[in-house]
Amino acid sequence: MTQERTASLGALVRQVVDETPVFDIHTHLYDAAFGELLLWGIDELLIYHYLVAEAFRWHDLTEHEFFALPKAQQAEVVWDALFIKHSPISEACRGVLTCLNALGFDVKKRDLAALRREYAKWQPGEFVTRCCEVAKVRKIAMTNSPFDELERPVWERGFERDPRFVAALRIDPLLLDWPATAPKLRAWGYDVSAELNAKTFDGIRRFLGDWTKRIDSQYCMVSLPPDFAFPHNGATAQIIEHAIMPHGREHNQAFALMIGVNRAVNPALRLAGDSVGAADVGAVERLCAAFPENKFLCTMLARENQHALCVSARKFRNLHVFGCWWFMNIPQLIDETTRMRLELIGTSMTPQHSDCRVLDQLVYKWSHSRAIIGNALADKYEDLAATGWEPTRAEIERDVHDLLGGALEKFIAP
Ligand code: FIX
Ligand code: ZN
Repeated sequence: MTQERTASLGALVRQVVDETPVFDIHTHLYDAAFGELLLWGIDELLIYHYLVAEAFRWHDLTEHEFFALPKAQQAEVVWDALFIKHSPISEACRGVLTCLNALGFDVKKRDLAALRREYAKWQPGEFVTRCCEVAKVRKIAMTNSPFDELERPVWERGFERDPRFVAALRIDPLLLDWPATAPKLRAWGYDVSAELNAKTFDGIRRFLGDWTKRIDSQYCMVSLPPDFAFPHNGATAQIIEHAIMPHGREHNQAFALMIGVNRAVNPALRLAGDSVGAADVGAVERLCAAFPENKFLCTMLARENQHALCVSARKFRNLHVFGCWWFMNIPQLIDETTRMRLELIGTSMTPQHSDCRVLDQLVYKWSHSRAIIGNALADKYEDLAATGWEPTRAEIERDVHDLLGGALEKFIAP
């Protein structure tokens, strides 16, 4: 392979990664039918909890004072601390600028009022289309919680679905706080009690089945602390074993585990107050081994867990590894994690999800990640080319489609 040929192969791979539409498999975005739950615009970008945490490192307000401010003033505090008084170098800050720039707004004037005027020209519905076009996103998985007081009534009322937004059933309170959740299920007509017995598991399964059908859920999801253990006699593991697993088999629902979050290490920071801890990958392996007929999706928050988790995917075909979640979602760690995954399990994984909470963020999360995935993949195809294997354009397109959501779609299909 000549040097010229290798260079053009790399360019082709980067181009394909750049242009292939993505299925974003985990976000906190909503179909526009959910109204105010769909966040977008400059103020929401600035008060994203990633930036709020960083801004507290500079400004002098107490948590109480900051959160008592109206959203617009919170945004001004963050803007001043992270963009005006210091350069916006962190990944989350850079992300705001990538969004604004790609959406056609002038960032160099450093003029928040002018940015707000630009945004005022948009309506939410058309802005969804604009962001999906710019980010080249074909489908977005929401995070849908029946326990959310704002969200539940929208599902109960019913609405016309936007086919670009698919649902994922999120059940953290069910698994992490059964004593407080049991009365809620009872109030909604499910015959459960605080005691975890056969009748309760049956009621939980009926609850899961009803919601899976109501929202047309693609998979069932939970986030878990670093000390998650399986098998275990605590409520979390017992409900997984006796309700989530049979439910998953009955309704073809993969179980998505996001493991390693220590919630509220600084509760005053609210959403920005969660931290990370290394978890036991063995718990995931034991789940996969105990339930070979169930499908598992897994992402872990700690860098220390990434290698072992990827090795687990080599052992268990019912495990699909995905994403660089939250504190992992910085260029350096996306790069190392993606390269490691490609080398251990090829394209049978999903290197990234966006975790967007604000619609505009689709633009930066995908442009930043695509660049890294494109470079990593280009290097791998160049390694292949050096052996005399000549990857075709169609093969590259097939593989990239898999990496950007296609492999996940095959994995969760009945
Ligand atoms: O649990 C989750 O789905 C997390 O992604 C969120 O809780 C977290 O706040 C977040 O936005 C991370 O990116
Ligand atoms: Zn999330």
